[in-house]
Amino acid sequence: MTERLQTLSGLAPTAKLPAYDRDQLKSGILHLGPGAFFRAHFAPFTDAAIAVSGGDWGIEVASLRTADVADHLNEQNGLYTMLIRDTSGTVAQVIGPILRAHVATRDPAGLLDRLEDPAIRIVSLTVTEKAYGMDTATGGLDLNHADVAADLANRHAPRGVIGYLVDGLSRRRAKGIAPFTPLSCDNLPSNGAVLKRLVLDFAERVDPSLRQWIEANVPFPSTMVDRITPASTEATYQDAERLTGRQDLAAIETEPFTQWVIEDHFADGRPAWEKAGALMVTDVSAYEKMKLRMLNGAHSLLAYLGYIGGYEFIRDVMDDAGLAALAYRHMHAAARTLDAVPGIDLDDYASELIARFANKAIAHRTYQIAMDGTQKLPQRLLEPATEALAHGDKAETYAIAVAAWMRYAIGEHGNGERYELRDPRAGEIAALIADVPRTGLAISAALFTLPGLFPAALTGNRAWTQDVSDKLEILIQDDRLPLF
Ligand code: CS2
Repeated sequence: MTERLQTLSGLAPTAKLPAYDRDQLKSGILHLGPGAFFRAHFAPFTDAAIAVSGGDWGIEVASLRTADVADHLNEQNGLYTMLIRDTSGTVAQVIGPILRAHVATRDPAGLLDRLEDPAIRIVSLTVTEKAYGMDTATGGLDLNHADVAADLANRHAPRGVIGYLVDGLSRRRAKGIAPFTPLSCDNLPSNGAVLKRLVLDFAERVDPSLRQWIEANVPFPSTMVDRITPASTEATYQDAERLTGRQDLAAIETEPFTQWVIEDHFADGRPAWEKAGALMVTDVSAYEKMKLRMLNGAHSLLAYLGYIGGYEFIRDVMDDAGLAALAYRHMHAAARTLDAVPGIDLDDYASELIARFANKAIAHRTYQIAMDGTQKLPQRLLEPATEALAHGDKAETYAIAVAAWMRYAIGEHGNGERYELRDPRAGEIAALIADVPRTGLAISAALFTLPGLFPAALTGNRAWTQDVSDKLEILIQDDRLPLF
């Protein structure tokens, strides 16, 4: 049996190794949510920054839910392999800055102690949209969110992201320790501002003076993050083993492209991420909108159409010339809702996205992207659609995307086979459409009433809702994907 990846010695020469002395590295960052995306983006950027500029920016990670990744990382002394896949081949790079992993559900007090350690100067997050507990209609705290409700009732024994951050900051304040910088790396527009609002809302409810202290002392930089990262599969683990000579249960795979734009506003320093290629700016919003609307919006469009049309991976959808052309059309429609983005030509950006989606070496499941639609639609599709309509655009590709989501939300393939929606609001969706006839008109009318999801400017636009209903009717009749 092959040895496990645990040290950097004796690895196959095909593996690229961290270019610094890991034994000297001390913790500076606590990261919540060590999923594949974090391991393909934040951790490699930090690895490269430490290699160039040093600094005590080792990362401790904490899983708030499942233990597997944390356990595998601890078994491997924090080491794991990142595979970068392209049609020219696969490169293996061992990533070094993770020092320890915690599992919050196993030892919540231990995680609170880490949040209080003055060495931890940044608490970063990749926890997915649904973990924030945001009410999409108001942008404030969703008091019905399970973690938010539990943490408000029991604020010193948190289980959710906002509860942990607020309790950590509160402990620091009580002990006179400088605050850490919370750093959101999730696909939300103005993710730092969103996080700030939720943290302040929560703090206000538990202790208004804590709210004031946070407001006065804690920066919440926003970031735009980008790297396509399919979930790991057997092929990931096998290739990691082949290229490093070690078994690696925390291996991940990703594309060559990577981008990070960060607002340079930190309470107590940061790694030299700019040396690793990150762009440090004063305002990230133009980049975020571009990425959410052009990349993620088109991704969701392709994921829903592709999944219901029987395509397993985005690269397969891109092989369908009609769907690839539709994606391109949608990217251009999304671009028309954007202000100029410094240093970026939006036509070139769209062409680059098309090439990234088509990368034959990346097996990115349509079903993976289809997940959590209710959490993704607003920023990716519904906000730009609202703006497009207000500017006299017909927002047709948005209507196709929303119809495709609605077709997906029925939870049943054309042959009657059912699938799980994998959406925190799946129960509400199922209840809304349970007794509704399977017509475009009836299903769209029912789903338009899902509380808080669709802005009134969209549901009040008769021509647009009719367009959604017509397109949904076509998709219900025939999921072989007629060319729109
Ligand atoms: C995807 C994103 O799963 C999804 O919803 O659209 O994860 C996408 O791959 C990344 O944002 C790319 O940076």
